[in-house]
Amino acid sequence: MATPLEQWVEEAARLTRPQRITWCDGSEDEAAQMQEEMLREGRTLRLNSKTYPNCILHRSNPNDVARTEKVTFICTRDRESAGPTNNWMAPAEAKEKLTALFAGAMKDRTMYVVPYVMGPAASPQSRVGVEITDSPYVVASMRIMTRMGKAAMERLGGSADFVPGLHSLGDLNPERRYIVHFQEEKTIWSIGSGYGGNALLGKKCFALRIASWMAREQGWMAEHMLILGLEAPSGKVTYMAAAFPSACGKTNLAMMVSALQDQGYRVWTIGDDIAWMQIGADGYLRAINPEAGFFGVAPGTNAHTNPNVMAAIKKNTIFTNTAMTANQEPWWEGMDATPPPGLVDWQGRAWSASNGPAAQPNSRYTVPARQSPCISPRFEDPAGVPISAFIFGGRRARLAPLVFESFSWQHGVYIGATMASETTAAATGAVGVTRRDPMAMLPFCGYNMADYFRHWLEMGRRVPHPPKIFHVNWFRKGADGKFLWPGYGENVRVLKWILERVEGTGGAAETPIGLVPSQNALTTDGLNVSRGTIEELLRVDSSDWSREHEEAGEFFERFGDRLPEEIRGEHARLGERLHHVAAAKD
Ligand code: GTP
Ligand code: SPV
Ligand code: MN
Repeated sequence: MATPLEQWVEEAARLTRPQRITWCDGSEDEAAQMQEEMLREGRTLRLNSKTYPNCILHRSNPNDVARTEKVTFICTRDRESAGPTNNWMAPAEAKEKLTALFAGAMKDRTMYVVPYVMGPAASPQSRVGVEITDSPYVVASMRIMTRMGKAAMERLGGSADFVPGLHSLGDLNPERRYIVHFQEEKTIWSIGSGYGGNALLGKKCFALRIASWMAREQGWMAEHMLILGLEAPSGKVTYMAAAFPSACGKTNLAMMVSALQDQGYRVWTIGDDIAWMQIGADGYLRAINPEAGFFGVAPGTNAHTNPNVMAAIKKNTIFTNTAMTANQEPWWEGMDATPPPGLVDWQGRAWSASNGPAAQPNSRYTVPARQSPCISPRFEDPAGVPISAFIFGGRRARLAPLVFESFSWQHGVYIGATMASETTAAATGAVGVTRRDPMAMLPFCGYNMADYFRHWLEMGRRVPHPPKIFHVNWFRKGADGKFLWPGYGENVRVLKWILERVEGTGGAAETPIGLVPSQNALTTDGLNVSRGTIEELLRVDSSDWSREHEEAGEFFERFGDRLPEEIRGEHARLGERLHHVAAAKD
C-alpha cells in the first residue's frame, strides 16, 4: 500500500504533469547533480574554485528578488481566524485558483520531492516537512537550510505526520504569484516565485506561519527570533532570543564578534532567524533552531561588521543576486569602500552607477550553519537551550532608546505588541516606511494577531521561569542623519547589561516606557562614543512617546473586542505614566 507521502506525491504529479520525479536523499552526488542542472539552466555561475570552493552565484528573475507579502495568504475557514493583519482567502477559493495555475505547471520539468526535518534530527521538538518543487535552486537551498533527505525519511517512516508544501516556479509572472497557507490542513501551496521565503517552504511558510498555528494549538511558541548564548568571564553561558523584523539585524547580532572579548564576553550562535520554544522540565522555555543554515542579507556584511559570516561563506555557499568581481568572487555594497574594477552587477551587466547598486539590496548568502566559527556547541542539542531573556527591536531613526526593560511579562508582551520598524528590502514594496510589526511577526503570524497576543500572555502564566523582556534599537539617528550607535560587535555592551539585569545586578532607571540603564550601568570602556551621545541614545521623550502611544491605540482598534484585556490595561497604564510626566513638567 502506498504511504500518505507517496499518495500525495502521486496526486501532485497528476496535477502538475512533470516529465520525471526525483526523490531527494540529500547526498553529495545529488548536490553535485543539482549544481549541474542549475549551471545548465543558465542563471547560475560557478565562483572562483580556489578562493570560494564549491560556491555558486544564482541570479533570480529581476521581478523575483524578495518576499511578496501582498500575495501571501492565510486560508482559514473563518476569516476572523486569520485576523485583520493577514491577507485572507477562503480555502476552497484558494484551491480553485491555484489548482488552475498548478495544472500542467511542471510539464517538461523535473519534480523534486524534498523531505526535510526542521530542527535537530534527534529532537522531540523537531517536525518533518516535505516540499515538492520544480526548482533545482530550491532543492540546493533546502539542502543547506534544513536536515534534508535521508534523515527526514527515517524520521517520517510511513507516517502522515508531515507538512506538505507544493511549490512550482510557474511562469514567474508576478500576476500569477501566490503563497498560500491552508492552516486547518497544515498545507502550503506556492507558485510563481523562486525566491527565499516565498519558495523555501520550510522557512517562513512552515516554521513560522504553519508552526505558529500549531504552537498555539499545542502550547508552544514559534517565533521570528535569533537564539544566542552570551558567555560571561566565568564561562557561564546565558541564552537569549531576539525578534527583529526582516533585515533589522538578527543574523548580525547572533553571529557577532564581541567588542568585549578581552573582558571575557563572547557570543555563540544557535540560530539567526527562527526559534521554536517549549516549556522544559526545568521550567524554562527551551529553544531550538529549526533551521540548519543561514539565509543572510549580503549587503553591509564585511570583515569588520561580521567576520564570522565572512569566514563561513568561503566554501559550499550559494550567493543569490550579489555582484561578481573580475576574479569570480562575490561582491556587494559595504564589502569594501569602492566597487572593484571589472565588476559585474547582480543582473550580469558590467557595473555602472547609473544602474543602481551592484548587488540587489536583498541579495543573500545561503551557508551551512556548521561552517560558522561561532556556532554553539549546543547547536544540535535535542533538548534546546533555556532562554533567560527575550529582546524585541526594530529600526527606529527616532524615538526608541538603545535599550529598555519591561516592568513585567505582561508589559513585555505589550512592548512586543506595539513594536514598529522601518520597512526594508527583505519584502517588496516601499523601503523606510515605519509600520507596526508586533513581535516582528506581522508577515509571519499564521492566525489572528489578537489571539497571538493572548497566547503570549498565556505562555507567561504557564512558564515557571519566563524570560525577562527587553527592547533595543541600534538604528537611532542624530540630527546629522547618522547612526548614533556603532552597532554590530559593540551591541555586546547592551547584551552585557541585559545579562546583568537577568542576574539582578545591573543598574536601571525608571522611565514611563520601562527601565533604561542608569548612569554608568552600560560598559563604555574602549567605546568611541561621547557621554552626550550615550545620553541621547538612552533619552525617552515623553511627548514623542505620547504620539507613539496614540498610534499604538489606533493599531489596536483594528482588533476590536478580540484584543486581550491585559493589553488594553497595559496601554492605559502607559498612557497614565506619560500623562504623569507631562503634568509634572507643567
Ligand atoms: P532577515 O534575514 O531578513 O530576517 O534579516 P536579519 O534580521 O537577520 O538582518 P541582518 O542581520 O542580516 O541585517 C540586515 C542589515 O542591517 C544588514 O545590511 C546589516 O549590515 C545591517 N545591520 C545589522 N546589524 C546592525 C547594527 O547593529 N547596526 C547597523 N547600523 N546596521 C546593522
Ligand atoms: C525575512 O525576510 O525575514 C527573511 C528572508 O528571513 S526570507 O527567507 O526571504 O523570508
Ligand atoms: Mn527573517
